This record gives sequence, C-alpha cells and structure tokens, in this order.
Amino acid sequence: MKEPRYLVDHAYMADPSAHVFNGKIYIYPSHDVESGIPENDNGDHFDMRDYHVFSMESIDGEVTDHGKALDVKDIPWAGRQLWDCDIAHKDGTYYLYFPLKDQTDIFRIGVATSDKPEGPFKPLDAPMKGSFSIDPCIFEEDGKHYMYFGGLWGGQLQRYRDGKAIECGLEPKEDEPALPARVARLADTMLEFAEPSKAIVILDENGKPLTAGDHDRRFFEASWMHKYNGKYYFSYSTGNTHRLCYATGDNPYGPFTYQGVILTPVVGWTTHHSIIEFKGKSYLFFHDSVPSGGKTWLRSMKVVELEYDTEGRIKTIEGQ
Ligand code: FUB
Repeated sequence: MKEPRYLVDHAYMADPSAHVFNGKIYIYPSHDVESGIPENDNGDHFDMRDYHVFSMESIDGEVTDHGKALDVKDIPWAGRQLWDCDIAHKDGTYYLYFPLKDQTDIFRIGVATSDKPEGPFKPLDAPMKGSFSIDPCIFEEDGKHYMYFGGLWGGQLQRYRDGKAIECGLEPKEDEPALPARVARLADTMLEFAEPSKAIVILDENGKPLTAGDHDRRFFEASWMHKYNGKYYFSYSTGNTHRLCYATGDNPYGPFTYQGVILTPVVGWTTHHSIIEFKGKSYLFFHDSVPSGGKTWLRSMKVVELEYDTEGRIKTIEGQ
C-alpha cells in the first residue's frame, strides 16, 4: 500500500490513534464537527462532542464504524472540547484516555473504561489527578504503561513548567529550551499516574536541547511513541510549521535525538498521527482537510505505509 487511503467518507474524523487488538486494527479518532465557532489560535473551533471507534481486519479492507463510544454529555466534569484520545488494554479492560476542558476551561485528561475495544466507554467521575494539557498517547512495554502528553497554544502546555501551573502562562523566549512534551508511567490501576511527569527532551545534532525558536523541529503537540529494532521513536507535530517529526532514544523517557521529518505539511493547519506495525509492515495513520475543501476543523483520516532505510531512518512521506 504505497498510496495514502482515506478511511471513511461519512464523517470527519481526525487525530487517528491506531492499535492492534485481537488481530484487528482499532482506530480512536477525534470526531470533527461544524461548530460555527470562528477559527482562532486557542482552537475554540475544534469543539468536538463525542468519540466513535473504527476497526478494520486488513489495511485495505472495509472500515467499520462502531458508532458513538463516549458522549461529552455523559462526562460529569465536562466543560467542552473532546480532543485527541488514546487507548490502553490491561487484564480484559480497555481504558480510553481523553483530553477535555473542565468547567473552568482548563484541559485535563479523563479516563473511561469498557470491556470491549469498541466501547461503549463509561467515564470516571473526575479527571486524572494532576493531569493537564492535551493529546495523551499510551505506550506499553513489559506490562508497564506510559502516558505521553502535552500541546502548546490551545493545548495550554505553556501554562505549566515542570508539571506545575505558572502565573505568566507564556512560552519560553526563542533562544531558551523548547517546552517539552511530558511522560509519566501509569499506576497499576491505570486510573492515575504512578509518578510525577517528566520532560521529553529532544536534543539537536550537537546534543543541545532544541530551542523554543526552532519552530521547524521543536515539539508542539501530538505525541506518539513506538519502537523499531530496539530503538524508541518519539514522534510529534511541530504545530505552526505543520510537520510530523521524530527523534530517537534508548529508553521510554529519553532524552531523544532529533532525526527528521516523517510527513511534510498536509492541507489544513493541524497534523497528527499514529504509527503501528500490522502483519509485518508499518503504517502511518494521519489526517488532512482535503475532503472538506481545506477547513482546518473538518479533517479526514488516512493511512499509508511507512518505510525505514537500512539504518532505521524513516523515509519522509509527502503530505500533499
Ligand atoms: O483535534 C484537536 C487537536 O488538534 C488535537 O488534540 C491536536 O493534536 C490537533 O490535531
């Protein structure tokens, strides 16, 4: 499968988090809707209200929409905006992790559970203690689960330093180290963090942290973690320069060294992805705004094969 393929055409779905459960691919996207809210840097126009889960038995086969899996109306602490979610499976229970603004308009990360990968999911009464910002991504290794998260601007990451809320809420100066994504191991219950979150530091070719002014390479949002040939690949969006980039390291916490671009800018402002291996090949799930005629808040999910060179470098895919 060398050409990208749109996965569904009956609804706008973005930020696809793909996983393999029971031999099938399950996809957990954001469900884009026309909210009528004008576009702004705060992302108010991304006013999503529910999640659907999709599955497919083969990469080029039929895609099943399992219907509504969670509705914002059923989340007791909900304010607004269900953004990019992700899933984990442990001991027969599926845990859906989702960012949502609470009733004071602060993004927190919530959890909902189900005994089936397609849901429906039942939300807990409160968000995860100590959670903040957006875009949770779960990586599992040796029975341990790690959550990567964070996103700038509308994702509110600039309001925190070292995991604590700060008064000024501004990004660092251009020549200072960039604000990193965060990672924390999950507790055995899967419902809380087992430790304070740590910074995901991305180093340049000289071993120095990428700076906040390095907009072409620094982390913005959309964390994803996968492993290939024993190396840890942390991938992410650069936001306002619209690239998906990656950095590699030798353990889940990093540090990671910047490697390059996975996907050049797509049509639309945001770019967001997941990477899985299925039946011996690797795939990039992502989105663009081509079917909506370029509306950044109405995105459609796609998949394409992802390839490595002999040294484990990801071959850059053209977004348009
Ligand atoms: O879908 C809403 C937000 O847009 C996501 O949380 C970000 O990663 C960006 O794709």
